[in-house]
Amino acid sequence: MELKEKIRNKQARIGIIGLGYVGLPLAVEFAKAGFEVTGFDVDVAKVDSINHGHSYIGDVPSEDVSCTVKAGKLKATDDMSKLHDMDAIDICVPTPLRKTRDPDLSYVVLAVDAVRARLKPGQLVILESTTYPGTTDEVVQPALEEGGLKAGKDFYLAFSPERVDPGNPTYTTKTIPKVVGGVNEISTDLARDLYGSIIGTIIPVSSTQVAEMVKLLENTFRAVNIGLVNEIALMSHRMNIDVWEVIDAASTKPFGFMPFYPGPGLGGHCIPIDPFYLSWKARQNGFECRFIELAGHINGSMPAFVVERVGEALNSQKKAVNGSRIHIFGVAYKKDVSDMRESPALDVMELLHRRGAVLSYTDPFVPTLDHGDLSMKSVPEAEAGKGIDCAVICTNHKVFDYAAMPKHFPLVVDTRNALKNSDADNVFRL
Ligand code: SAJ
Repeated sequence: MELKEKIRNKQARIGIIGLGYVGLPLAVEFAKAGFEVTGFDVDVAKVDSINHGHSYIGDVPSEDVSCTVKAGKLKATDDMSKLHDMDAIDICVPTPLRKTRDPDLSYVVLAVDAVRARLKPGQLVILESTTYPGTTDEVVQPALEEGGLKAGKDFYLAFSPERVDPGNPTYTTKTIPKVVGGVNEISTDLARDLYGSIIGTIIPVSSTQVAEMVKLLENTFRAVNIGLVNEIALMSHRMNIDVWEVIDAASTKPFGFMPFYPGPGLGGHCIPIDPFYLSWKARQNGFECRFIELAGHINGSMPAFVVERVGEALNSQKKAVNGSRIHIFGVAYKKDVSDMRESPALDVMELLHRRGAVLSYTDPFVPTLDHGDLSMKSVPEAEAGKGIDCAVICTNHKVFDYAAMPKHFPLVVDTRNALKNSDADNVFRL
């Protein structure tokens, strides 16, 4: 039976490689829609967890996993030979940066190699991992064609950027419009049909490169605008202007403006990484991405700026960073998440530690912290305070009792305006 027909009547067997915050929600949505889904992951713990009906991703309720597993619609395996039985395969593996800030496609290459070894005529292969324009055409397609099958003719190949926003209650895998771009029209059509069976809005584009570029524009847009607002914060501090008041007032403009906020730096697994995939590829084409590099420089300078502000705050009470007891509120990369990847709070803590500060922290989402020389446990908020010289709000989790902080601590450095423009004279904002 033609793949198109199999997708239409939900007979297509779907393989998802990479069962993380992108792959698991996708696998569960396809299984809930009635497809037979096999999740592939090298991490046996993830495989076992899913086969036992347990979800390890916050946005995916365990009951969704257990009921689709019980219904025989979802199973997981680390046995890549089963890729041969799939009609459609979605690759959702990480694309980090190397230490040299070059793209690290090693996970993608491993997954593509696993697919190539089992590739058969009629299969649809889709890459979802965020990557530079050209990856699908220049890396994935040649690798898959090594066995002699031709992309777009014997099998189908497309790129579709993941837009999962972990913890976002409004926008989920089902409700976020999905961009798809194939190596040819039939590949685009099949990807559109496949995702169209679980996602309301599908946006077909003319090529895999356009689809790859769409995602990079989306996230570079954020990184550059965060860099801009951080630069505005740096200059506003020099000019003794309250940048938070400026942004709030600018936000009253009903069109043509979108607020971003200064902070301790740029964390997460997307925004600090994706723009450097784009600038790396542009450089290969002889083009220097100055906005991306400048934003990276400014965002990267924010942890040191926070430490400067801590020094100023302590100096206002004739204290030095060296030997002071400094308590950090929030170490995750953004509010109300537990993810620590690229968290700027870690850079702030490292810099303070190097300057002799005695550190402690409270983050209910991060019970223990092991990073470089820093190894400590989160202190319950109610117990934080004894003998602390300065509190620093790095991540503005909703759960904190901000109103109590200016009374509880001799000094508070607020990098997120979490104290909402408090005028207490022991509160210092970016
Ligand atoms: N940040 C600021 N100021 C801002 C916004 C963010 O300093 O105005 C910081 C955050 O604290 C964090 C980093 O930048 O450290 C990234 O924050 P983010 O809000 O961009 O959150 P992410 O990294 O979770 O980005 C994801 C992205 N989603 C996908 O890639 C699918 C992004 O496109 C979303 O727009 C974003 O979530 C979101 O809106 O939550």
